[in-house]
Amino acid sequence: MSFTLPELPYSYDALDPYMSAETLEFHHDKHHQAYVDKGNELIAGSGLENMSLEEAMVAAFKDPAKAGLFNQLGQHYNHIHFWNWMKAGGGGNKIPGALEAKINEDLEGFDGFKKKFIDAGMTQFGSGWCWLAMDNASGKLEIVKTPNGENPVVAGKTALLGCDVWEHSYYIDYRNARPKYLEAFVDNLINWDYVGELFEKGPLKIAA
Ligand code: MN3
Repeated sequence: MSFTLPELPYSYDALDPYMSAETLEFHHDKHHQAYVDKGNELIAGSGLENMSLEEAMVAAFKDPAKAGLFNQLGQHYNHIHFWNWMKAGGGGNKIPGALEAKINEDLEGFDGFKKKFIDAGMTQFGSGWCWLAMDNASGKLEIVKTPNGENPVVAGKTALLGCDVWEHSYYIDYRNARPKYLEAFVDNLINWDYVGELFEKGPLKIAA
C-alpha cells in the first residue's frame, strides 16, 4: 500500500491563537508530508508493503534493520491522530462519561491527568510525544512518554491521546516555552470526543 497525507479536519486558522495557521502549514504540509514521502520510499522492497500502517509500523519497530522506516511510519501514524486530537473550542474537562469515569479511577481525575500529562511532555528530553494510553492487557489508563517517532502502540498499548513535543510543533507560537504549549493543548485544544471514540473501541488489535 502507499501512504497518503490526510487533509486537516479543520481550516489552517481554526486553532488560532493556541496553534497558528503558520504552525499548521509547516507541520502538516511540510513535516507530515515528508514522513509520508520518506515512508513510501523506504517501505518499497522492505517486505512490509502489503501490511496495514499499524502492522507495518509494529513490524518495522521489531527489526533494528528497519529503524529508518519505523521512524517514518511511527510519525505518520502519530500525526494522523494528532490532527484529530485537536479541535477549535476543545480542551478542558469536557470528557465523555465512560472515559471520565476511567480517568477518575486510574489517574486521579482530570486534575491528575493534566498534571501527569504535562509533566510527561515537559520531561521528555528532546523530541518525542506524551500520551494518554490504555494498556491492552490490563485495560488500565496510563500516562507515558516516548522519544522521536515511537508511540504506545509498539509497547502493546492503545494510544488514546498524544501531544507532539517536537520543537516544530510549538516553536513558532511558543518559542522555547514547551510548558505553555502543553497547558494550551490541555486547556484549549484536546478533542475529547475523538479520545472518547478511541476509548470506546477498546484495545487496538494488530495482526502482526
Ligand atoms: Mn510533528
